[in-house]
Amino acid sequence: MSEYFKNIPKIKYEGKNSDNPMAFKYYNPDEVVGDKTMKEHLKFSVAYWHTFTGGGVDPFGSATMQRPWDHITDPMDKAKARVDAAFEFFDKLGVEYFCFHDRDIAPEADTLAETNKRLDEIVKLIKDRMASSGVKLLWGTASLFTNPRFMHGAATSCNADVFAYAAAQVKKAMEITHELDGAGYTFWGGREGYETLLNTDMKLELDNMARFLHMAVDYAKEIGFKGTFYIEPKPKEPTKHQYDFDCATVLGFLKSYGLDKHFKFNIETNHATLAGHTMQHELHFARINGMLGSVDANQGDMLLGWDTDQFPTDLYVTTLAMYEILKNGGLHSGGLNFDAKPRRTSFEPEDMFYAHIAGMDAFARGLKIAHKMLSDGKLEKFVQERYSSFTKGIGADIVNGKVGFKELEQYALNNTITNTSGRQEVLEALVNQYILGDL
Ligand code: XUL
Ligand code: CO
Repeated sequence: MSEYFKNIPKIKYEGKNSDNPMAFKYYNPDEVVGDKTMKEHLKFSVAYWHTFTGGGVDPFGSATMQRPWDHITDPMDKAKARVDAAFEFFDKLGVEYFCFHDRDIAPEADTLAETNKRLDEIVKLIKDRMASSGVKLLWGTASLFTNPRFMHGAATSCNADVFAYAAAQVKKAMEITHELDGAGYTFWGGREGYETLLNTDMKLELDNMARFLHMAVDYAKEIGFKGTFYIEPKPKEPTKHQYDFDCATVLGFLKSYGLDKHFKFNIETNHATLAGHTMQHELHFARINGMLGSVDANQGDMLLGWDTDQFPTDLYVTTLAMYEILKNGGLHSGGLNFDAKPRRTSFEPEDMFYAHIAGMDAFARGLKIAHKMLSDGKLEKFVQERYSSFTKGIGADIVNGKVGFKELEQYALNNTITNTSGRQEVLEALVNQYILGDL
């Protein structure tokens, strides 16, 4: 088997003073943090699409990425080379999980039957590599947005034939995910949204999306797929108004169609930004509703209104993300999937490694800081005290359902209000001390 990244060694942990860009400064896989090793806490995953099929195209220019398989012209030979390169990459980086869309791993052919045959051929290859390397599939998914047939959407298309085709495609994608023992299956509503209500039957589209997801739940049962189903919210792009806007919107949708018990969220940082939320908000909302499943670990740009899918390097964000994840007791069947791509100008094969190293280090450091914040308990204690009026007296009566408006009116007439400070700036400064390692 040929080696694709010849000049790149296995990436090692060299510690915080290392100036070697091809080494981890903070990610030390076997280091124990609390009750688990870093590797067990973080469960990093490589996104097949950005790392092995993405070329760096943007709306103004063509591909810039130089990849060691570029010289191969036959699409199936190229797909096979990518599998070899991918498993070499996972091994050198020390990442144990990956995620894919059906069309990332095998190119589409002229007919669905032929496309499925191509998929089977590549899946067989991947299965062998997984068995010999121990690398696992975090989740699989289907691309229901690239091919022009999905111009009006997939499960929310106005065209019933497209709904049927999408169902056939997801059926197959679920089967191969099951075949590869995937821990989950993700539904990102690629083009499930609309541009204008002037041509849209929103009620039918939403009903159809729910019908589609119910069919998926039924089929998982039928084939014995026990992995977690994730919905990945995103507010816009490619459509102006995506139905799966954010976690709160999706939870409402799932509950109104009786689907909530079958799904968890796969939450992406850049999607949170586009929805006008912090990543911590989305993770927190999911967590308190028992819906935090997996994470697409990337970051956006605060000055741009689109999905830049950058590698996560912002320590403030990784720290507060890990804070929520630790409070969730971990990600269970989920992981931290780098749904991220090196910038178009970071086009060399080395950059694939540098970018992942940067993201892994940022999450490793975030994990340690968040663990310290939680074990000290200062922030949690502050929040607890801030709401302590609900643990006694009239507050406890409100919480326990013992009083109504009449009793509360009597109380308000006979008591004066004394508020206390929220101390936001003190808490922000405290988080800075933790991030700087001074506490
Ligand atoms: C698109 C996106 C997808 C999903 C999987 O913004 O995040 O790559 O993660 O379909
Ligand atoms: Co994503």
